[in-house]
Amino acid sequence: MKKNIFQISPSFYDVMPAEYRELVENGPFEKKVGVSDLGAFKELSEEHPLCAGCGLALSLRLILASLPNPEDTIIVGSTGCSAIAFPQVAVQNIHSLFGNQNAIASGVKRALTLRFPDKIKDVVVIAGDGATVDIGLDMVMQSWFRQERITTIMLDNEAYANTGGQESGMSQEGAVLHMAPKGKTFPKVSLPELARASGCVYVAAVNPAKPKKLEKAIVRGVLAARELGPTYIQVFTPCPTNYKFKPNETIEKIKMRVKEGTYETTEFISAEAQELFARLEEGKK
Ligand SMILES: Cc1ncc(C[n+]2csc(CCOP(=O)(O)OP(=O)(O)O)c2C)c(N)n1
Ligand code: SF4
Ligand SMILES: [Mg+2]
Repeated sequence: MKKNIFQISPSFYDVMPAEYRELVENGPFEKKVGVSDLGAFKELSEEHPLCAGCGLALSLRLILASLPNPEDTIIVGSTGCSAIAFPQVAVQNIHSLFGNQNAIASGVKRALTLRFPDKIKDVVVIAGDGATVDIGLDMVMQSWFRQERITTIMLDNEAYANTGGQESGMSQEGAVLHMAPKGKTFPKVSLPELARASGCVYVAAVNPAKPKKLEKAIVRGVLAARELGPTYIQVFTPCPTNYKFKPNETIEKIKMRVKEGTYETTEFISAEAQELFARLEEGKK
C-alpha cells in the first residue's frame, strides 16, 4: 500500500474517523505482511458491513493479507456481497458491472502493461460464484483462452447471496435456498477443471479453514499470472444467512464438507509454473 494514497489533508485530520486515522498511522504500508501477521496491524479491510460469520468476509481478509504486492495491485470486483465490503478495502479497486469483471480486468492489465512496461502491476479479479460461473462465464473463459495475465479469484458461497439466495451454478445438486425452494436440479460446476482445460497455468481450490494454504495459493496465483498467463483460485466461503446456519459454524461447515468429500481442495501447477516457482524459491536462498 502506498501511504500517500490514504494520507489525510491536514485541515481534515480532526474530522476523519479514528479508524481511518489509525489506518494511515499504523497500516501495513510498504512492509511485507502475511496471514500470520493478522491482528498485529491495522488491516487492509476492517469495519466491513457483511453479516456476522460471513465466510466471504473472512476470506477477503485473508486474501488481502496474502497479496504479494498490494501497493501495485488493482482489484477488479463485481456486484454481490463482496462489493459491499470493497469501500472499506485499502487496496486500489474497481467495481465492474455484474459479470463484466474479467473483461474489465483484461483491459486494465493490457493498458497498465503498455503504460508501465517496466513496473509490476498485478490485476486480480475478486468476484462471487454467480458473477464468475453464471453471468460472467463468457468473459471469464475468454480471458483464459486469450491468456490474459490476470488472476481470477472466485468467492464461492454457492448462491446468489446478495439478492436473497437464488441458486448458482456452484450450488450443490439438491440445494434448497430462500429463493430456490424446489432444490437445484443439476450438479455443481467444476470450474477448476474448466480453468485448467481453458489455459490457466495455475489453479487452486482453497478455503479459510486453512489460511496458510490459502495464502500460498494466492501468492502462487498472482506470481504465475504476472509472469506466465491466467490463473484461477476458488475460495469456499459459506454464507450463514442464506444457508441458515449459525455465524459461529462457518469454519465447521467448511471442515465438514471437505471431510465428506463434497468440497475438494485441489491444486494444479502447469510445468511452466512449476519451473517459475522453483526459480523464485531458488532466488530466495
Ligand atoms: C447486470 C446485472 N444483473 C443482475 C444483477 C443483480 N444481482 C446483483 S448481485 C447478484 C448475485 C450475486 O451473486 P454472486 O456473484 O454469487 O455474489 P454473492 O452476492 O453471492 O457474493 C445479482 C444477480 C445486477 N446487479 N446486474
Ligand atoms: S448474505 Fe451471506 S455472503 Fe452475503 S454478507 Fe451475508 S453471510 Fe456474507
Ligand atoms: Mg455467491
